Amino acid sequence: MNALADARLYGIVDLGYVPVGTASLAAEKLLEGGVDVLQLRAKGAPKYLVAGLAEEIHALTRPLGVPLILNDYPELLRDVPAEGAHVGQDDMSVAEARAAAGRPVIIGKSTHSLVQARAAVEEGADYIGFGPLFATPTKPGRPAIGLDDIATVHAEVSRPIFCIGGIKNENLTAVIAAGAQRVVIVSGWLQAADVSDAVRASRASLLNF
Ligand code: TZP
Ligand code: MG
Repeated sequence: MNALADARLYGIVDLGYVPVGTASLAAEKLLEGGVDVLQLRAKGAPKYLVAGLAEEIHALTRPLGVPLILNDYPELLRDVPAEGAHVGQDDMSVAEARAAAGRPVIIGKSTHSLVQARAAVEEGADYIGFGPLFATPTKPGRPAIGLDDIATVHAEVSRPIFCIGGIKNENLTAVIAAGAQRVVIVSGWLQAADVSDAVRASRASLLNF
């Protein structure tokens, strides 16, 4: 399968929610629930720690064919067996990230508006994140963009679009009704009583809409 084009659910092992010691367990639960892409987000962590965790988690994602994406640190892709890196608006460009990786990898980019979404495609991003749809403590200080532009971004942008930000199973139907085809859910899954069940419920909503 084309891992990105066919992907619907994008999970993140975010060290803001998951203690380092249980990062692999969180990855296992997200994968068991059926995420199609997995990101390791370790804001401000030392590179050796990110590299070590990525190696551990990649041992879980690889047999499933699930791409592992590093948040930032594309240069680690020279040594670490992950499939890509994700950059934000304030990070290096897509081209710089590709150069830092030094081998063919997936590069994704965060976008917060239609203008940024179009620009990210021009820049050569393999996929984009689009949001935050709702205000979220996972990305403090970043204003919500709402649901109004979801249909337009899907009409205009010819790369996989992952809607993100404050999405929970409770509001997922509204997000899908607005045109979302793929979602990233961080706290809504990681803080669920049963992480795998929460992921499965999201898939059911997306597929049954
Ligand atoms: N980028 C835009 S919103 C966001 C990121 C990383 C956080 C999404 O996390 P949550 O907990 O699903 O709102
Ligand atoms: Mg970043």
